Order: sequence, then C-alpha cells, then structure tokens
Amino acid sequence: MTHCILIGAPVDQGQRRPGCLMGPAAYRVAGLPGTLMALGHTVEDIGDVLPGPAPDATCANPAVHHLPEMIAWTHALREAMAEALPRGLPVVMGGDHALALGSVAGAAIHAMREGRPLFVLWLDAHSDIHTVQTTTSGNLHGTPIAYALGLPGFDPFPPFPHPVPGQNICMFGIRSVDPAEHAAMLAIDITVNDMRVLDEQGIVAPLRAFLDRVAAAGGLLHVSLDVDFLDPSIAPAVGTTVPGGTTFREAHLVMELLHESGLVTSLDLVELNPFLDNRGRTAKLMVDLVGSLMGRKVFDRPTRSF
Ligand code: HAR
Ligand code: MN
Ligand code: MN
Ligand code: MN
Repeated sequence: MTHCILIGAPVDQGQRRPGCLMGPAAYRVAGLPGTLMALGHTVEDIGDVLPGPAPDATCANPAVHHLPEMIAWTHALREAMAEALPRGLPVVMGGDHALALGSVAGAAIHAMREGRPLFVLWLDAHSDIHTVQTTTSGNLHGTPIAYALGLPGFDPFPPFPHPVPGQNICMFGIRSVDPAEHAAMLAIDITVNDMRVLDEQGIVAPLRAFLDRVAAAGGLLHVSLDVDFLDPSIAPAVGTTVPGGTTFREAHLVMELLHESGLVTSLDLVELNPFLDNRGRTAKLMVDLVGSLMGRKVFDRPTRSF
C-alpha cells in the first residue's frame, strides 16, 4: 500500500498550444484517484498548485517565451514536490513538460536530504535537453533534462539543487532530436534508448539494465511520462505527436516492470492536451498506465518476479 499524493500542475506556458492546463481536471475525470484506491492505495489530492507572482526575468535568446511565468512555476512545483516526497509517492498531473523543471528539482532536494542518489527515467519522443540558450522554438518544455543536469544556460532560473549526473538519466522512446540536443547528448554520458534501440532489443532488457543500476546504487527514481512516448494512434491528445512511438503493450510492460522493481518514488504525467482528445481515450490510457505502475496485473502469477 502506497500513499499517493496527487499534485495538479496546470502548466501550459512551456509550449504554445492551449489545452494542457485542462490536464489535471482530465486525470481526475478519467478516474485516477479511484483507480489508485481500487488497487489498495491511499490517495491525497492536494489540488492544483498556484505559482507565485512571476519575477522580472529576461534572457539573451529572443525565441524564449513565458520565462518569468516558468520561473514562478519552477519554484512552486519544486516546493510542492519536496514537501510531498517525505510523505508518499507524488504524482504530478500536468500540464506540459516544463513542469519537470520544478518536479525534478524537488525530487533532487529530497534525494539530497535523504543522502541518496536521484535517478530519472524519461519516457518521451523528445530528448528535452535544450538550454534556455539553445532552444530555437523557445518552448521551455524542451529544456528540463538540461536543467536537471545542471548545464550552463539557465541563468534566470534558480540554480538546480544538486544536479543529476548523466549516468543517472535514462531516456526511452526517443525519436525527435534537434541538432543542439544531439550535440549535448554526445558530450554527456547519458543513456538514450531511442526507438531504434527498442526495435532491435525490445524494451525489457534495456529497462532492466537501468533498474539494476538504480537498485545497486540505492537510488530514488523519478519517472517522467510524456504522452508522446506513446504512438499517436493510441494517444492522440498531445500537441507534439511523432509517429513511430511505443505500443499499448510496450507501455504497459514498462509500467509493470517498474511496479515489480519497487523503485519508483515519484511520477510526472505530462503533455496531455484534453482539447485534442477523442472522448477521453488518451486520458484513460494514461490513467490505466498509472494503474499498471501501481500494481494492476492482467493475470497475477505469484511465480513471476522481477
Ligand atoms: N525539440 C523541440 C523543441 O525544443 C520539441 C520539444 C517538444 N517537447 C515536448 N516534450 N513535447 O517532450 O521545440
Ligand atoms: Mn501568453
Ligand atoms: Mn517531453
Ligand atoms: Mn515529448
């Protein structure tokens, strides 16, 4: 039994398409609290986080938009995450992926207090490793990995507390990488399981290899699940669809293995845009994936183990 703490993060200023601010409401309507309770967990919904006033902040990159607002969100979500983690398993209901600027920072604060290393599993079509300086779209949802690494180029943001080493970050599902992101990933020791890797090796072996490293290090594990990790044919409600994503069963299998590992300490659900959904199917799929992560099994064989 886990105490699940739902944190609403209606962030939609990390990109340009309106709709992600309806995400937290869609997760509640799609039955996330009831799904968790039916699995025997306790649920505390702290409601939607409200950012403080946006500070005066500017940067050299003219493409960047909503910088002050995202700094305010980063502060608020970092505090909400660091407050929740000692009490249970925070589930951040987004909101676009810029919310991870704050959620991963809060997880890093908690890990530092616990004296344990933080690991990050990034389930996404995109590598989100731009800095405020390198992004050409100016959409800050493409930057949280670079922030977590402590890369330079985030001057107006609060310094990332206790940066996460590249070796502790593992990406799955990647199939859209910009040139500056490609260069950054070549320069850093970071595990990039792009779709080619999954096509060739399947999803289980590379995931087990990462989870073994987390377990051996006694690490905390933050999982950031972007809707576009999934193939758009099963998850249409996202502004940045990329063909060739993971299947229904691949995604559930990731969640089932994560459950069996017992390693996950916090979770982001990001980029759901309910305005683009088809009768709530993407929201419901995301809720079902959380169900698998939290212990729902198709057929419970006591002998099957991680
Ligand atoms: N790399 C592109 C950019 O920076 C696209 C980023 C899209 N990111 C998300 N989240 N949708 O993964 O604009
Ligand atoms: Mn605006
Ligand atoms: Mn993303
Ligand atoms: Mn993405």
